[in-house]
Amino acid sequence: MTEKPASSRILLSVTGMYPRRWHDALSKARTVVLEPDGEADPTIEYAVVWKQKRGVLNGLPNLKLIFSAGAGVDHLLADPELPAGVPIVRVVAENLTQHMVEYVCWRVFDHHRQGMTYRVQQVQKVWHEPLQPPANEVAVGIMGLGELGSAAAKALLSLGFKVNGWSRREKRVEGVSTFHGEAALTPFLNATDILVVLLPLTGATEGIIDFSVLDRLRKDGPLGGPCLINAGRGQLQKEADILRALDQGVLKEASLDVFEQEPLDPKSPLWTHPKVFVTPHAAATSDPAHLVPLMLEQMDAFERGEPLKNLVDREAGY
Ligand code: NDP
Ligand code: OXD
Repeated sequence: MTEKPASSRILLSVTGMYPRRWHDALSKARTVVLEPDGEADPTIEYAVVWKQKRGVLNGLPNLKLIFSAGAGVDHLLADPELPAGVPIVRVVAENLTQHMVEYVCWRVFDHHRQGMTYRVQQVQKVWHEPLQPPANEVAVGIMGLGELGSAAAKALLSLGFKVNGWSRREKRVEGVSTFHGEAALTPFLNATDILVVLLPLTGATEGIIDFSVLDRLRKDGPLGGPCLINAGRGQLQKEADILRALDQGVLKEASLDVFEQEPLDPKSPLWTHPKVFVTPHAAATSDPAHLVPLMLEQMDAFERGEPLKNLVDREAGY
């Protein structure tokens, strides 16, 4: 990797994701600034962003590429002043995928092996063994069969679960029963005991996890009721509907990593609900030590005129 002159600079606009660590990693190879020198700074060629300051990317005449510091790009596309026509590269990385696969398998196993029941029993000193169906009787349905969803599906298959997957376009993943599009949503849900949400947040997916979706999950499955795991985005879910579904027994349990508002309000009933497991948007955190070398490789490749990888389709919103 060649060191670049100060005339080609990276704008780093990262909030809530350890900006210092991104700065340290990027500035080993390139010149990094936290603010442009004026609105039309001609030296900025690349930007690395997470929930960037609104409008910060606008009017930079030589901006060539925008990198999202995460896999999701809803934070980036939400900027009304995002410059049109500049390609956006998102994170696809073994390290991040591995973390998500670990999170999904952990939460699936906890619901499958009745971790919530055992934790209550332990507090009450109850010695009782609930019925335990084998994994091959339990169907995990993954909404969003992309980089993360497909990797989670493969891991769950190898652990013995039945796996269903739902995507926007037709997709084949060996061993997975695949469904796509609006028309196939009901059959996908009807065949699912543990729903794993790994969708991006777009105009088409916002609020998709509502009461009606939860009510279509398999009711007479081997776990005594369906479970929800959401590690996609908080705005995919309607939290009032999740609480209603839990309280009415439509949903047995939920593991939520993402929330309509983050951080989760201390007053939210989700914090203390006995059937909800909360993590603070930590399923698969971007690690600059792993991700910056991939970004630098893409910058070098781009400068050699090679095609970019992991480009965002702005129209689809992911
Ligand atoms: P991908 O873009 O690789 O996959 C997205 C999947 O969702 C694709 O299968 C896509 O379908 C499907 N999809 C998109 N829109 C629709 C729709 N309207 N109906 C049905 N399916 C749809 O994304 P990743 O797998 O890399 O990441 C998924 C999301 O995970 C990110 O967008 C982010 O929000 C979240 N995330 C959360 C993290 C956390 O720590 N909690 C960490 C990292 C990511 P198709 O295959 O047809 O394109
Ligand atoms: C991501 C995230 O999108 O961490 O990468 O949420």
